[in-house]
Amino acid sequence: MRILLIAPAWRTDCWNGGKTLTPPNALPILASLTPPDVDVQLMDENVGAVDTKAEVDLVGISSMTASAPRAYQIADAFRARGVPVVLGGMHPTAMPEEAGRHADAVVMGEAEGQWETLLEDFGRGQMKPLYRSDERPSLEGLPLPRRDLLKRSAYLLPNMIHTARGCPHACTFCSVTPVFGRKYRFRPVDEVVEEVRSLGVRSLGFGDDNIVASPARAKQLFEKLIPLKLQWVGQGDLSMAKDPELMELMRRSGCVAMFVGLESTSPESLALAHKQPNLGLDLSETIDTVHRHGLDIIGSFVFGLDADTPEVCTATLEFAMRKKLAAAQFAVLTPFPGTPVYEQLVAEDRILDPDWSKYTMGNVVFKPRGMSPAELAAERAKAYDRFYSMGSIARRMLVWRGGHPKVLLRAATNLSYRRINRGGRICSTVPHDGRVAAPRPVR
Ligand code: B12
Ligand code: SF4
Repeated sequence: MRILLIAPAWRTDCWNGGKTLTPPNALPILASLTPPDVDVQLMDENVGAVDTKAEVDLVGISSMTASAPRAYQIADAFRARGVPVVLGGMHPTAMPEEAGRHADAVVMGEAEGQWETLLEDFGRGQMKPLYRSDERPSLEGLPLPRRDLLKRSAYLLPNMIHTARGCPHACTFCSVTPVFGRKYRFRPVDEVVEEVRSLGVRSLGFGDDNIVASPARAKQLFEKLIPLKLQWVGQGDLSMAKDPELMELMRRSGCVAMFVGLESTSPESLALAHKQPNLGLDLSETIDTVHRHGLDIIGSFVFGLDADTPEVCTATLEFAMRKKLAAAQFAVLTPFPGTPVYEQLVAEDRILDPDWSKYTMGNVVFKPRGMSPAELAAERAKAYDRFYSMGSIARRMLVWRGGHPKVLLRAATNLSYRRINRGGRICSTVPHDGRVAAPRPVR
């Protein structure tokens, strides 16, 4: 049997000269869950062409919301040739009926357990149209993702490892809880360390939504990482600042920077977004504490929450510049299906654009409450223009925060964000007028 696993393109011209930031992690996982006698190929359209004429028996496509229209286009092209298609991932999980119109089977939620069953059913000629499990898979004893199938040189950060899934918070705009649940599920620390060792690399990213969610478990992990002499980046919430021992272990295990959902400086906006980890915190003081431990912060902000006005957006931008964050991203609030924000905006008839390919967090697809859509777009553009002006980059670059100065890493990150987002630029989305784009050469 031959299976082709595909990550569809979500925009055509982003990241650095044809590289994309990280690999589509779901595909190597699906490949690892596939019996060894099956021939598996993997195509990431963000870094190379997808050949819709490929001779295969089954196609599996992974889709987020922004890539859903392209996923459907590719699915339709294969199905027109009689090749059955399975759709899974964030978007099909939230919109199974829509996805089902372009697929022979839709898998809702996590693949582990369900993909194996689907393949058995397929082998017997009995694949079902929908696979859905209310039980979340255990993360113990998972096979190593088949990274050997990836074109690793095409990624800026090719080595991404997940150590846990799920999140106990339920921020109104976030797709994580609806897909992975509100309970953290951890992989055994020793299995994570083994996976890190197996990569044989010195720099990597942890893709967990909150690697410091359980400080006790995080400390165990970081202690075991120290001998590996790594440099790593991760994501986490500001609760880490309360625990000096944790921060010290992060630094010693090689943490260079943390991507943190700061979201807004407005307490009203944070409360409306149910951004639990940030409520009641002195953001400025907390950021200083993280910086004092030698860690950079890449701040993630969202503009367009119901309490946001142009003044709130400007204040948030100025805060990010004043705190000399190593980098920041300024997303436009985007109502991803399955999230409370989506339900709210649909109920209030405030969705302006139902075209999923625009759901990149760079477009205004809804009617904001505290400003016009044009003002919101302008605030985002202004934020990127000012934060990534050469003067601002220089001022944030040459900061000494203990340890090594990280100037090169900061420069690369800032120039990349600058290139992608300045000038109110929104990376072009993939055309999805029913045509399947001619394969592009691998760049
Ligand atoms: C790393 C990451 C990225 C990377 C790599 C993305 C990638 N292709 O994997 C980069 C930087 C490129 C990226 C880009 C974007 N991202 Co992103 N990203 C993440 C992050 C932090 C981890 C993704 C990951 O590796 N998860 C682990 C893997 C294993 O999970 P998974 O892909 O969902 O796969 C599991 C199941 O869904 C299922 N499954 C998935 N595909 C398939 C296919 C089949 C056939 C089957 C059977 C099962 C199956 O099985 C897998 C294993 O259980 C997530 C947050 C999160 N917790 O997931 C956000 C997240 C997925 N990203 C998000 C967003 C919004 C974006 C961007 C629009 C943002 C932007 N402007 O940069 C783009 C859009 C990209 C796209 N393809 O459309 C949102 C998605 C919301 C949505 N509904 O679409 C998330 C959830 C963040 C959030 N908190 O809201 N992202
Ligand atoms: S934004 Fe972060 S803290 Fe909030 S629900 Fe999503 S993963 Fe959890």
